[in-house]
Amino acid sequence: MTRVHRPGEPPYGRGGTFAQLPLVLDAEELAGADVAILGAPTDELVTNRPGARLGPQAIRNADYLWGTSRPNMDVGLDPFEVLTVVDHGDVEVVPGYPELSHRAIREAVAGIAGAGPMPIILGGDHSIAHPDIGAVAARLHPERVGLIHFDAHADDAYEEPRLSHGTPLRLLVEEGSLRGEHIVQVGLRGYWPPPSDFEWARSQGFRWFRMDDILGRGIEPVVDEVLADLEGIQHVFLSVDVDVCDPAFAPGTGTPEPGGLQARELLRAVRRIASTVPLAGVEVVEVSPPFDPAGITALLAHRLVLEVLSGMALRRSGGSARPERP
Ligand SMILES: [Mn+2]
Repeated sequence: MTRVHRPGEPPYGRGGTFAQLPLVLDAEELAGADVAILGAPTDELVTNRPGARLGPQAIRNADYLWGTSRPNMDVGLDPFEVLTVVDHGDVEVVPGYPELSHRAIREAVAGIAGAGPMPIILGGDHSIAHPDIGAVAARLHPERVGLIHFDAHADDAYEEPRLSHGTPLRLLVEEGSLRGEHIVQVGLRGYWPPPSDFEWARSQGFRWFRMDDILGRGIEPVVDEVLADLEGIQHVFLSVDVDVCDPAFAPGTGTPEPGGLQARELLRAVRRIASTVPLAGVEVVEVSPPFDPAGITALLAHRLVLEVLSGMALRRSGGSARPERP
């Protein structure tokens, strides 16, 4: 375990670890940690605007606090006092060779899961879901893994070539890493994928909530249903594509789609999920800093990770959400 920050070093000074947490690059030294944060800086498989390879470091840098103290005022806990969290650095991706990058991501996530901690992967484009969820599912096989997928896009398309940020769910189901009936998607909208892909998803047992459903019913009842749908599943992977949020809250992304969630809705939803279900892995993907005026998308992704950790800490402590109200 290596500290790469002096205790009083300001967060804005230079690139560093997530929340100035210790850096642990050797997977064998991850034993005993609860969570390992891993960057996957690759974006060759986007279909529109690139830049997500710069996401991991932008997310780490979207912080203005010194040291590792992060008391969450909504849950009444500091996740870093409850959980041992480390930064595992970035995957050694190979620019220009997405297959090699995916192999490296799969091995890195397998290394984390094998050592014990839960991986939180910072993307990177959403194609990384194939190797990172695949690695977690392989580790847990034959136990069932559920997936909660926040995204504007279903990412389960049949396309040639098969590797893309629009296909990972299709690949994961086809190879048997996930079963369609254990997948719940939230926030879908817009004009892609085509009806044939939704028909396939329906045939596999996928469930999904379009933004239109959420606008009619509110996000809280929808999260209730997501949690009910996955009741009894002992391992849940949480995949958050920041484009599930409206471009007003997440402009810095490759394929923005108007009409999405508000930042506050997504932050609360992921905290609630993390405080309720047993998480096996998390990814926050598609932050593209070159398209991120004012850095607000990286800021959102950073806080999504903190809300996941706060929810996990709450669950570990046996508590329920307890907003302070003097
Ligand atoms: Mn996506």
